[in-house]
Amino acid sequence: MRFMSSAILVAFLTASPVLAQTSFPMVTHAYPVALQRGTTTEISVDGQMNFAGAYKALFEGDGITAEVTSPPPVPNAVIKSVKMKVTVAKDARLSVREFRIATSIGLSSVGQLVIVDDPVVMESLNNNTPAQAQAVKLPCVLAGKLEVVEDLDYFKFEAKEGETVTFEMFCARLQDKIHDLQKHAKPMLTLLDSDGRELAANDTFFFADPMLSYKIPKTGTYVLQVRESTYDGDPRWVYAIVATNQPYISHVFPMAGNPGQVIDVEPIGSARAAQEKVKLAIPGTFGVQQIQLDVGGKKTNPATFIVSKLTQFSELEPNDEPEKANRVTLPIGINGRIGKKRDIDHYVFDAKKGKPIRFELKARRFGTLLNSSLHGILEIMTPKGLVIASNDTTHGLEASLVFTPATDGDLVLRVRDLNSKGSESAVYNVEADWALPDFTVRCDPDKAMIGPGSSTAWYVHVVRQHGFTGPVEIASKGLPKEITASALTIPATMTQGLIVLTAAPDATLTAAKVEIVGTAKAKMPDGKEETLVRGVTPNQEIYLPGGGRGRFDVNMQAVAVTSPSDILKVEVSTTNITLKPGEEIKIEVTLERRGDYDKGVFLDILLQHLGSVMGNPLPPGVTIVGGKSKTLLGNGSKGFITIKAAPNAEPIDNVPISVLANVSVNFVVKLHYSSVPILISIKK
Ligand SMILES: [Ca+2]
Ligand SMILES: [Ca+2]
Ligand SMILES: [Ca+2]
Repeated sequence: MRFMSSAILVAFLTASPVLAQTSFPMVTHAYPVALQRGTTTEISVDGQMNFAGAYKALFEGDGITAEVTSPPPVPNAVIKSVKMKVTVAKDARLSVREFRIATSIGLSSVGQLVIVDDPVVMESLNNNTPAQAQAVKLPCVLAGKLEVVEDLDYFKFEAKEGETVTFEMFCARLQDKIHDLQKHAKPMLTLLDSDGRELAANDTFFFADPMLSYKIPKTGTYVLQVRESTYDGDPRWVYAIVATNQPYISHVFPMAGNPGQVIDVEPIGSARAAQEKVKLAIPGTFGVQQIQLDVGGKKTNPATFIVSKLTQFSELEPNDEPEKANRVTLPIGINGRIGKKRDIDHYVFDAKKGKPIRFELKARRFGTLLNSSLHGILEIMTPKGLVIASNDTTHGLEASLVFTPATDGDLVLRVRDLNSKGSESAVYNVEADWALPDFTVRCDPDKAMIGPGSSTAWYVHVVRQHGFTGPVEIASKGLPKEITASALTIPATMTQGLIVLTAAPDATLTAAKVEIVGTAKAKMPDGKEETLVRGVTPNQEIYLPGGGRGRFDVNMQAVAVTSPSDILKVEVSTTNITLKPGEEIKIEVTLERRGDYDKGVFLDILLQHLGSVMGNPLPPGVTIVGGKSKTLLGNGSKGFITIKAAPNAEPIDNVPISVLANVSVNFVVKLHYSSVPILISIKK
């Protein structure tokens, strides 16, 4: 029996490529980056580290499948590019979508693709001067790269007098979730006539991405120039330009409504020339959605719309002075627009002494579909115009505040632009609701790569809001049968906790999207208990200049079973610890390394990088005793960690922690192998 299992192990090891170190592929770009619905396209995905053994791709949402064609494996070869044939269903959701590539040794960081309706045209090799402009027919989507310094891409098209052409570029937006892209593009679009005269130009509309619309004065040939604003270039800077003579919308007003309702919205963009108001049947799913309008029998491109539970109100101008404030009744969703320079919007409401109100602006949030032109600020004022609270930065540039009125009576909400700018696309929605007990949850990191029989860990962080103080139960949905996750309830006295993910000893290669959900019971102000269920936001680690570990919200949490990893097992001397206040205990650790792996390993209980702690599952009052721990193992396999409960540590039951064996992939990135959970209790 013993002989048999060793023989199987040897066979397994020799069948997979022997690498000095396990890592994961880091996607930098996909090309072409736009895919038309209802088609199958071969694209190449490139990046850093090793894509060897790529066998599967995972996509955010439904309607996209792929066949990954990896080059035949060569021992010790490092593959930095793979091809995949991607099929997008006819009814797939139009939007930017995340994807990951699964390989035999890892699961990639997030890349992004743009799903579009019109045919995709790839840039030709030689399109660098107006004379060499590539002829294209609108509508289409131009897929190219700003690949070298001073790269200029020219496209020419025929246009008729009176029609409006629109170009929306996706480039900078596709780079925000890239794990490591030292410099980012600031792209720019310029429209020229056939004599080379500049007609229109734009370099920032959707964050750093340009959009321009132009009404054609005379039938003829026109030229679009695409470049980086500073004439910089990089082979990883891919772009997709929606180039259309069809009705186009950048936004709609109002930008929020209730599910199932049919409302009138104003198309913002060239579509409005055809129709000033359009009926919109609001989708049934809550949250930030993409909608298309039917304008003059034609479907527009997608734009952002919020499906909300709150009753909605749309501003009535003039409302520029507190005396002319629009009266609203809480709770309410307020739709407005800072329609021109120095426009200010006021709303008056009846406040109740001591009853906290949550004001949250939804307009423009980096890395999300909220892409209004407004840089908003929220202010709470007395009816006479005295500002008593304000905020402009809770979510990056997005304002949100909770205000508890000191007296009964009227108060005024003011919305304006930070720089007094305004435009028809500076639309916003303000949620003005009672601040009810609630929470948000995030998970760091966003993916798990586990060899057969091995384990890794995720750190889940909860932020309790508006008086919620209870425990939060965390559950994982969609795990493949080969992977199990340990149970976690984050106790009321803690803000984070640990999930250990373990692959079955006989697990074979697999990869899957998973969803983590937090559930809690909260007592509402009316005394009733309500069950709150909140999705967990995955945090992808991002390189920061100087080697720091940043985090960026992504949409796809994922797991994979890989070939045997560098560290097969992290064995610990105990899985159940009970400490009295003031007591300490030593946890002995033994690593089982893969036969060929002899590189440095260090132990930890915390998730930390360069001195900043990003995950700490230890109960309050419990700390690591550095002087009584051996964590730097070099190429050894034995160490220990001593933990101690403070003399005033409060009693707590069964808090899961684990010992991590960390292996550096490069200066910033570490892979974390975990022991099984160790349950810590403190008893007086
Ligand atoms: Ca180019
Ligand atoms: Ca206004
Ligand atoms: Ca106004």
